[in-house]
Amino acid sequence: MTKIVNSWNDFDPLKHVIVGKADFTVIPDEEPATSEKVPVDSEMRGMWGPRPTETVEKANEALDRLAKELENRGVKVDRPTPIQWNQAMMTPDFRVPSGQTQMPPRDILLTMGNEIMASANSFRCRYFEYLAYWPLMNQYFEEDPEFKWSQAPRPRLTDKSYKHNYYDEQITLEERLERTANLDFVTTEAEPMWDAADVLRLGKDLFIQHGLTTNRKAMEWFKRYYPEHRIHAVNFPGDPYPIHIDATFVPLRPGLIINNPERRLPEEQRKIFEANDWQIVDAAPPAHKEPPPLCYSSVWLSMNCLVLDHKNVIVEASEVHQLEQMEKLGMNPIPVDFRDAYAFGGGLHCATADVYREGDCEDYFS
Ligand code: DAV
Repeated sequence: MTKIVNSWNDFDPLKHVIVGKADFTVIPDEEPATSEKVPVDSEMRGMWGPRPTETVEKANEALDRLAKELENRGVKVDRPTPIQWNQAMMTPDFRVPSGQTQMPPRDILLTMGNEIMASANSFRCRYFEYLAYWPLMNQYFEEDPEFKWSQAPRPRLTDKSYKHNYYDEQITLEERLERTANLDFVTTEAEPMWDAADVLRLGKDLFIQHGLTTNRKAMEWFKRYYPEHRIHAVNFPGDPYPIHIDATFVPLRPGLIINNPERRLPEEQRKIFEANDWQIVDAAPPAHKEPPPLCYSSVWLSMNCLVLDHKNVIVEASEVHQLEQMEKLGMNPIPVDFRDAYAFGGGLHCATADVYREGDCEDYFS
């Protein structure tokens, strides 16, 4: 019997990882939680249905390229089992015309030591996404006697979980920013809701972004579920669409973190890093002015890199400024052509979920 699952952060030596798959990905219909994060001028407004086949194929080629690069470097790669998302889905509380994808595993799976937990996502279309990972979870469960296979309390996602007409008017960017600053998001506090990609793991400390996909009650739930950890709620008032922390605040190795210069990390949140001699460096500007077509994410996927160990980091091949900055920071950047996968839910970090990194749960902020 072997130990298969272990990971406490995003930078210790990576040995085993899950890389998502783009098959059957659907652009979901609008629902209370999703319309809010599609910019008003996006060509995705008001459209839904299966993504064009050739884009799915290209995304899968990008994901396969990443998998191959990882395998060539001795990292074991597992893949989810795709599900036909182009079908209606229902629970006793809601019905949606389709699911979404199994592309960004980072949104769904949170690895905490020997535990992998499926999250409590706020989008109804993502309610069943965890099922694509269940065959892998079952396999780890059979092979690793210490593996803790778990699932956060499933939110009901009734109408009480959302503020209705939250974005009914075409609100301006300034108003969006004001709402971020005031911690006023589309989700209510009816029940804990969180995406795993809002959780930044640094050993004993979890920095969790409060935004469109994770609420305050989730922070309270984390405090009670992980009493040995320190839970920090973070918020970036410069982000008009705060969803997921991994294009905003990205650790590269112990003591070094790159920070999105547009999203205005509050002084208050900076303190704990500076008091513990962490260096917070503004990330290099993205190489692109626009995200690719039909993409939910921002150009800041440039900083959504996958750290392999304290020296090596995979960076998207066209992100010339980010590649260059990595070298200046003493890292060895490994370019992988990955932009074709962006529209399917994110970059290199989003597209993966940790299974095994060497190392223990360290206390970086004592
Ligand atoms: O900045 O657009 C991208 C993260 C997607 N999982 C952003 C966040």
